[in-house]
Parts: sequence; structure tokens; C-alpha cells
Amino acid sequence: MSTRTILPITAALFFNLACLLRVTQCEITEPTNMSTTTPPEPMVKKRFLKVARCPGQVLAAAHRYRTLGGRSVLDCVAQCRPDSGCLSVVFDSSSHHCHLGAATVTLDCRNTEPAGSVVKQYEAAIPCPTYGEALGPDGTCVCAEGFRGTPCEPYIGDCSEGFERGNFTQSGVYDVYPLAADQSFQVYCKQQGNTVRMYIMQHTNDRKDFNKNYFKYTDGFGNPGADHWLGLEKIHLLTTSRAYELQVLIKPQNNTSYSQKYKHFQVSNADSGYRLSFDSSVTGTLGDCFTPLKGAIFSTYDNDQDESVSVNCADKHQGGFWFRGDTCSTCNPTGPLTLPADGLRSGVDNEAFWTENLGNVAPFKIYMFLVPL
Ligand SMILES: [Ca+2]
Repeated sequence: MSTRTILPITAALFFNLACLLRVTQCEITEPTNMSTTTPPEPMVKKRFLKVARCPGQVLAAAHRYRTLGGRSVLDCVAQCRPDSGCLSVVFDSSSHHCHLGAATVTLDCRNTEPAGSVVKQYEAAIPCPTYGEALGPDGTCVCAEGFRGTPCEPYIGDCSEGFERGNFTQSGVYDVYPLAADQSFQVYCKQQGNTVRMYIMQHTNDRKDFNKNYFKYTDGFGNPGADHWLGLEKIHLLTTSRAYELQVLIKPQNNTSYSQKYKHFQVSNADSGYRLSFDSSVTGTLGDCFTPLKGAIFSTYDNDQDESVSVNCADKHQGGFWFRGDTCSTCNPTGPLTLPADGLRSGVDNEAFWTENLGNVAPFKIYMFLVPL
């Protein structure tokens, strides 16, 4: 079940009659407010699973954990709902009593004794001990929206969510667990004014080699918070879990910032070659290098997918990237940083560059990060 499924968790629920009549699975949920920044109290969800009818019986006195008046099973269920000790409901139709069953009561007719009245019993699932939803009598918990894992814990899909919920309080390396992922991983989050950046690349040190093989580019290399490439698979998982704008930020020697923004930046899955896509509205001061590369798949020196039969672009430019055709690309953000004393490129193929608006000005620091749309 998707954790994004709209669960009826923010509103008080009513035990509806249709549910009762079907005598199948009927739910009652404690109202909780999941939108608060602090984690809510563990949700106690009771799902009334089955009915047992024991004609001519009453609940044995030993199992009468609490007895209240009631006109119907519906009444009894309503009284069981807020009682944390109540895991079953027994309605005595002749005396119009609700017997709330404690955890030790096995809901079948063995716990009854002859008395000439009719007992109707409902068994409630055990409330999950953590944030989650009790699914059935086997105790399996399916986590509610915003919670994942075993036991269910609040999950943070990305940097922004971490700051919004108050789990992240300052820039740093954090675990995120995007919706499409099946496990969490670390990213570097930076709070910058009102926006939160989630880094997929930091390339600022000439000693950090970015000319890695396809496996490394898929898996990621370096450490978030320092020079690193997050990894195509993680970028794919992030960008398919939420809509982002990719921002490329380059600082030349003079430390002026140039950036380029690509809305709805998305990287497809491994089977389709981690294809590059984004929205057509592109803005920025750096200049648009990516539009000719839109739809390109990722290349590394050992996995040439650049659509050129004569050129191995990644090998030529000494870095993995989306390249296309004999001209490869007009930018090379993963190419070696030469950090020239005069701040100008030497013009060779194997150095970092972004020719649009930088021309022959050499990039000294290159960052790529995601900002939610
Ligand atoms: Ca090629």
C-alpha cells in the first residue's frame, strides 16, 4: 500500500452502517493530525475484523473486562474505540449490554457460557505499537502516510521535508527516504534563505577525480557534504518521487555565482539509461547547456552511450555526463578542475567548462542541487 494513499487519519471516523451490515472489515481510527511538525502520538487504529455469533450464549464472567449499556453492536464498537484496553466487543442482545473484551479474550464462542441470550462478538485488531495501522490479527502493521519501516517511523522524503517537519534544523548530511526508494540514503542538505537545497553533486576540489566508471556514477562516489556525485540511481529515485528544479551553480575564480535552473528535472531508471528530462522553461545566468542534451542517456568512459560512433565523449572530457553526438556537449561539469592561476581555461577537452555564458572562464566550484517545485 502506498504510504501516500490518502488515509482517513485526519478526521474522526464514524462506524458506518454499511460496514456493519457487511460484517467484514470495519475500521475505526483515532483522529490524529499528521500535518503537524512534531510527530503525533502513536496512532491507535482498530479494525474490527470479524463477527462471531454465539446463539444462546453470554460472555463468560471471567472475560467481562468492562460492561456498559448499549443498544447495538454499533454502540458497543463506538465504546470500544477510545478504550485502549478494549480489543473486542461483545454485544448481548437480550440484556443490551456491551462487554468490552480485554487482550486476553479469544473471540470465539469458547469464551461464552449458556444463558439463553445471543452474543455477537467483534474482534478488533491489535493497535500497532508505533505509528502505523494494524492490518490484521497477525499483528502485521502497514504504516500510515508519512511513516515507513518496521516498526513504522516518520520518514523524510527529502531535505525540504526534513526542515519543514523540524527534523532537520541546520545544514548538514541527513538520511532521506524518498517515496520511490526502498531504503534511505544520505544527502547533503543546505538551508539557503527560504529554500532548501539537496545536493546531487559538489565538485570543488581538483584532487577529487570525477572520471569514474558507469558503476560509480550509478552508485555515487565521494561523501555528501564534501565533493561527491550522489549517484544516478538515487537521483532517479528522488526525481521520480517529487517534482524538482535542478539548479547548476558555478563559481569561477572571482567567486561570482552563476546558475542555471531546469524545472521538472528528472532522471529515468537504469533500464532506460538514466535519461535526462526537464521542462522546457529554462532560466539562469549561466546559460543553457542542457537543452541539446534533453533525452540523452548517461555516458561514462566505459559505457559510451553518447550517440556518436566516432567519439567517446566521456573519455574525451574525462567525466561522466549526458553527452550527445560528435560535439558531445557545450558544458562539462564533471571534467577535471584545473583551477588556473589566471582563472581562464586552457581550452583543452579534458577540463571542466560551461561555455554558454562563461566562455573561457574556468569553473572553480560546481554544484548541482535539487529544489522542490
Ligand atoms: Ca560514442
